[in-house]
Amino acid sequence: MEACHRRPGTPGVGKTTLGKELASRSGLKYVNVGDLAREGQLYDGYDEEYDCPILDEDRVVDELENQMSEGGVIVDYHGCDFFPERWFHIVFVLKTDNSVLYKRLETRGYNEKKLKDNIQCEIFQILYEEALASYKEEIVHQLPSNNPEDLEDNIDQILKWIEQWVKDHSS
Ligand code: DAT
Repeated sequence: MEACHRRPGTPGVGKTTLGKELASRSGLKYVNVGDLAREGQLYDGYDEEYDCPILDEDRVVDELENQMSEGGVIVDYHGCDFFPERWFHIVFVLKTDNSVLYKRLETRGYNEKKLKDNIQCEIFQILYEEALASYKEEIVHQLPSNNPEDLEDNIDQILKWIEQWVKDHSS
């Protein structure tokens, strides 16, 4: 299970889809940490078992610091325990039913081992617990992400939250 934390693979719950759509509708910036790491080669070694590079978390944080201090950024990643707590006003963890998730990952060409590990990761809700352990409970929200209706609902809800946040913080 430990590898779930370290592996920079994406579990396919819809983070990128939601993040990009939100950014386009809200005008906020969107950062995909996986892409950022790939572009800057922000890696620290290679995980042979999972056949993927290991994220250099410190360098990722350094790379994002200026942008995050300015604010207005949607950060897309499957883990969150290495980001400074002060960076985030709200944290969303997407949840997809296992049967739906399995089909999505199969479509991506994941092999049997990768499929099993990702599904296990989902079952144990590791990432949700990680979020709860890393941020104040009241800012961590779990959202369903099974179908296009869920996506629309999530976008609507989050846009409302952003609008309210801006109102509350403009004086
Ligand atoms: P992630 O960034 O978490 O890896 P993604 O945004 O790339 O996930 O989405 C994985 C696939 O699932 C992609 O083909 C789009 C699809 N998808 C995302 N959200 C969905 C939703 N709410 N309903 C149906 N399909 C969805």
